[in-house]
Amino acid sequence: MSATSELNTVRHDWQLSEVEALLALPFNDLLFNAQTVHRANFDPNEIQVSSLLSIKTGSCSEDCGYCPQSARYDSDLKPEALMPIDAVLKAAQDAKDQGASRFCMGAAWRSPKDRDIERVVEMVQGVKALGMETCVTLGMLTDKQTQALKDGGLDYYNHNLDTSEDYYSEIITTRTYQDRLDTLERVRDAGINVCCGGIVGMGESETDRAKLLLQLATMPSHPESVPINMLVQVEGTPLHGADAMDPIVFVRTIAVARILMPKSRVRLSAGRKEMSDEMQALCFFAGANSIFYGDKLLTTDNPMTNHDQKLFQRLGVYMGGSSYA
Ligand code: SAM
Ligand code: DTB
Ligand code: SF4
Repeated sequence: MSATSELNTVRHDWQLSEVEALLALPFNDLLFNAQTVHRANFDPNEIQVSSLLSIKTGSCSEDCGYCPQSARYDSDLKPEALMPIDAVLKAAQDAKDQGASRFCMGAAWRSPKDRDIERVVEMVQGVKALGMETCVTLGMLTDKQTQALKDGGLDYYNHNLDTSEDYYSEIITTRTYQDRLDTLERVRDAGINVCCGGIVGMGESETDRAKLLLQLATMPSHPESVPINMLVQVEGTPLHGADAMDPIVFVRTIAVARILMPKSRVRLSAGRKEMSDEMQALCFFAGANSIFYGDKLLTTDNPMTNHDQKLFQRLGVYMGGSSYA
């Protein structure tokens, strides 16, 4: 890996054997390659920050084994109806004041109703008027709903594939991998930026991680944002008590995402609260250049903003905002 053109090339024809070989490289070689690709495509000291808000919490009909918001599990979570718009805008303004450039609103729905979309569009317009990028994650969408979000000015739609197609039914039985791919295609076809990634640390194999990355990297257009979440284990969910993930394997996953999707924002997403500062620094070196910022993710804790600010200072990185290289 040397010529600049090669480092800038965005390929969509990756093979499983190549992804597996990257994951298995000696750690120093992998990190060197990932950092080289990163530098050819991004300012290595700039990190994009997004803040999350759960606009509708809990009572979800799906059975995702990792999720505290499923109505099927006893996770001690207080369900909350769709938030009023002024409360959402206040949270967005607070996030902006802390330095976030994108505001991501998440709802615990299998799929929204048309009247929900109308309210979400008002939120999107209000947040945009504050001068922030917008992202929503609402579950599966119809064509009409997708178009309404696009017409409302939505910048990004988050819809994760979570794991490999093979492992999917071990984690979720109430929808299929194809359902996810269908919504992702609608979002892409409507001209909304795609935010799509997955969760690691759910007991999946190395091949499952390789297949998830392969699925993302062989999409006709790579997702502009690729969130890599480390499972947040929540008591009461089926995945509580899963074997903890080897941090080195997590860093490898980030590095391979960076190499496969050179121009995408790779987001070091859920699970940072459980990571040391040193592990996060390694993830940034491996090519992660986006985080969720703010004391809460959707329902679980995230590092405090002042801790992140201090970490950024120690690392000499700064908060930026541009989305795609
Ligand atoms: N209900 C919608 C859906 O599932 O697409 C949107 C909200 S859902 C909570 C958004 C994403 O959060 C999921 O796709 C999953 O990747 C992530 N997530 C949920 N619980 C998590 C956990 N315990 N650890 C890590 N990521 C999690
Ligand atoms: C993503 O990939 N991770 C975020 C966001 N997209 C919506 C959600 C993480 C949720 C972690 C568990 C919780 O706080 O409920
Ligand atoms: Fe519902 Fe989304 Fe949680 Fe699955 S991940 S249970 S769809 S809120």
